Amino acid sequence: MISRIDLRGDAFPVNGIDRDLLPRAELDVEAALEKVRPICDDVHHRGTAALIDYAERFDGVRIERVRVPAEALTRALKELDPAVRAALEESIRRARLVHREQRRTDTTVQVVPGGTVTERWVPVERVGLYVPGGRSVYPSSVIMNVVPAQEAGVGSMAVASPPQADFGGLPHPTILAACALLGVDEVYAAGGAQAVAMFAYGTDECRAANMVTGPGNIWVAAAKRLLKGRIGIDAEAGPTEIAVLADHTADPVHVAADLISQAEHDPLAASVLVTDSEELASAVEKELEAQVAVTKHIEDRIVPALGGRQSGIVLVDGIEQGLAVVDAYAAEHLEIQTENAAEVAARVRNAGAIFVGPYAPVSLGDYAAGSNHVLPTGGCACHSSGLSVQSFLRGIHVVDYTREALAEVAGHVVTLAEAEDLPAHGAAVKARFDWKVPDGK
Ligand code: HSO
Ligand code: ZN
Repeated sequence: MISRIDLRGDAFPVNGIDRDLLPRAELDVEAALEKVRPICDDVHHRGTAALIDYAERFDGVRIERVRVPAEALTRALKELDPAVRAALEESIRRARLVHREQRRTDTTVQVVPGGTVTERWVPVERVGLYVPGGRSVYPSSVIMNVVPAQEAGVGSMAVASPPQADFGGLPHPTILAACALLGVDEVYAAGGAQAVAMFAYGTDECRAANMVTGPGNIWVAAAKRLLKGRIGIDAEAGPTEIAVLADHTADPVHVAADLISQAEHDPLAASVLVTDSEELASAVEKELEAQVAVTKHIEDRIVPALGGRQSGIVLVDGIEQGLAVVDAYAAEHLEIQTENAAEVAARVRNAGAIFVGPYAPVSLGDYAAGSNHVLPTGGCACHSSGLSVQSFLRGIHVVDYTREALAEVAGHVVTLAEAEDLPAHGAAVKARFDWKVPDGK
C-alpha cells in the first residue's frame, strides 16, 4: 500500500538530499489560478449576488443572504452536544495559554543619545478567517484561527465557511457553535475562492479585510495567490503532511496509527516514515494493512493518500541521515519516535511543528495540545512558521532623533546617498543644517 524509498548505503546522496528525491504531492496551484480569476472578479463586481450564485453552483444550495444571522449562532451553541462543547472549551483554554505568551512587547533601543528606534507591535485592523467545510468540517480550525487573532488584539474579525445544503445553507452548526463560544459574531456562509475574494474586495454585507488566514483546498490556495497584495495572507496551505522519524524503539502500532490519522484528511495527504530500522518498516507496513481495514474513509482518502507518490517509507542508515532527510522534507508535522527523542527533536531545523516521543501524536496537536494546527505545508516549513499571534501583528519602527543625534550621523547619510546616486536623499539631511544643497551632479 505504501511504497519504499531506499536511501541506504550508496543510495544516500553525498552532496545532501535533493527535495525532489522525497515523496511530495503535486499541487498545480498555477493551473487553478485561471479558474479562480473569473470567480474573484465576479465577486469584486457583483458582491453578494455573485456569492449567492456560487453557493448554488459549488455548494448545491440557494441561500438568501451570506451573513449568518445572530440567532443561528445562538441556536447552534444551545444545541451543541455538551461533550463537544466541553472538548472545544478545553481546546480553547489550552490554545489561549500558549498563544497569550506569544504577545510581543514594544522595544525601544537608544542607538545614540537622543536617537531611538522603537519597534511598536500593532495588530492588523480587520481579518477574515477561513474555515474549510467541504470534505470535512473543522470546528477545531475556528479555534486555531480565532485564538491567535484575538490574543494579538485584532479589533475586527469575520469567519467564512461554506454553506451546507443539509443545514439550510448555513455553515455547519458545530462551526457556528465554535464561533459563538469564541465570541465571534460575524460569520459568512461562503467557501472556496469566492470567500477569499469576499474578504479581499468586501461586499455590501462584508467589509473588506486587511488579511485572510486559514487552511483550505486548492481553490482557496489559488485565490490567496491571486489576491495576495490586495489582501495579506498567512500561507497557501496545501494538503496535510505527517513525517515520522523513528528507530527500532518506536511502536509500529503507534506509527501506523499516526500515519493513517493524517491520511484520513485527503487523498492528497502525505504520510512519510523515515527510519533506519528495516524491522520497524516491515512492522509498520503490516500494521497499516491491519488498521486501514478497520477504519473509516478507506477508499476515498486513506488508500489513495498512503498509496500516492506523496507518501512513503524512507529507509536510511542511522538517525543522522534521518535528520538530514526530515530537514530536507520540512514536514508540516514531524513526529520523533526515537531513543532520546527530545535530543533528536532539538536538532531538527525544518518542520511546522514537532511532536516529541511516544505520547505526542499529531492528533493531540490537531485538537488540544495548545499548539496551533495551521502550519506550513509543501516544504514551506523551511522558511515559514505556523499561525501565531505574530501572524496578526506588524512591527512598526518608530524613529525619533534629535537635531544633535541627526547631526552626528549626517555625514554618513550624505555619503551613502551620493554613493547610490541619490543626491536628493542627502539634501533632505543637509537642508536641516544650512548645508549647501548639491547642484544635482
Ligand atoms: N491536521 C490538520 C488539522 C486538523 N486535524 C483539523 C483535524 N482537524 C492540519 O494541521
Ligand atoms: Zn488532522
